[in-house]
Amino acid sequence: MLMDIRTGSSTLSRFILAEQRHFPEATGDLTLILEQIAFAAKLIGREVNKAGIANIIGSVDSFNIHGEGQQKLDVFANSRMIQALDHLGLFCGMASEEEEHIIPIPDKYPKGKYLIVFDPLDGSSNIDVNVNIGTIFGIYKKINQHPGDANTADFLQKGRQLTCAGYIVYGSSTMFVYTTGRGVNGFTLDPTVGEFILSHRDIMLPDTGKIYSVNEGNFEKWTPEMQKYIVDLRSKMDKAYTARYIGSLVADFHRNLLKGGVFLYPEDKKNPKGKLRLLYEANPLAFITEQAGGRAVDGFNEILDIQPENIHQRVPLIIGSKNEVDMYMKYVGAGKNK
Ligand code: P6P
Repeated sequence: MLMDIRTGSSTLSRFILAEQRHFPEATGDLTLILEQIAFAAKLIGREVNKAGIANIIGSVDSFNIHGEGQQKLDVFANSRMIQALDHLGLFCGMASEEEEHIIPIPDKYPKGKYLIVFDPLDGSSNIDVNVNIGTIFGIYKKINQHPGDANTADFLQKGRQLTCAGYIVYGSSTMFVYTTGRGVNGFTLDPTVGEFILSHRDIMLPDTGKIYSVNEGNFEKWTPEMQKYIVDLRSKMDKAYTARYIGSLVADFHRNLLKGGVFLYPEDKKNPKGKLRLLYEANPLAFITEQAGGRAVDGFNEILDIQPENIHQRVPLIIGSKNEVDMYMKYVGAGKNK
């Protein structure tokens, strides 16, 4: 029991150090990594907050691997995450949504046992309309502690192998939410002192929620089972579900994590494998969700049990309160068994 940790006054650093005492074998490496990610988040949050003024809205004339126009802030966030971590001597490789290939650690820096996958700025198409966006990350240890650089197999570990997962949401406030497998905790940035302060201790997802988050503009492209799930959800008079969809994964996920509910981005005729990425979107959020008592599936498998095949693969994602995800599996998972 972290007796000396108090919501509202404990900084992220103090909390991580207190947590570290529960792991006798801990070396402080993860503490340093999380503090560096938090530092990068402060820099990214500062640029996000002044984007409208500093004329860094809009896109650069470059495209990421997915053919999506890169926003200036995408590129900025990507470089800040890399620069915050690559010199620590704790990583042997990185993978980012913004980079086609695995990012090696420069030879001038020592290599470590960790590798990180991240989406440096998810939802960036929302930047110029001032909608909340976020950074998502997941940290693994390399397999069998082989020497040198991480290899592809290290990056294609199942989500259940994650050592740590988290996200930062840049909104009315900047929040840092993470788990190392001992529950989920949230920290809110106090900009007057530049510290993340513990604000949401031991976040638990309600078993059932009243919110469903999905882009209903895709209704005609969904499978019949998905269409029936949403129609039935809407008509459940005993529950009176409400629809909330921001179109920014971290923002939709964060609201549902705190209030309960289900987020869905299933496969459809336009995205037959779903739209969201397994490695650096679905897996970290699924790890957090299971730690908070929820469930995350692709309609057939638990997200964390999916064997990745490439670092940018897409996956259908249904994630949130257990009751609503279980219900989805009855509608759709069973359908796939037919
Ligand atoms: P749609 C943002 O572009 C994003 O990658 C996620 O943040 C978000 O959940 C999803 O796409 C929204 O996609 O097709 O509903 O606009």
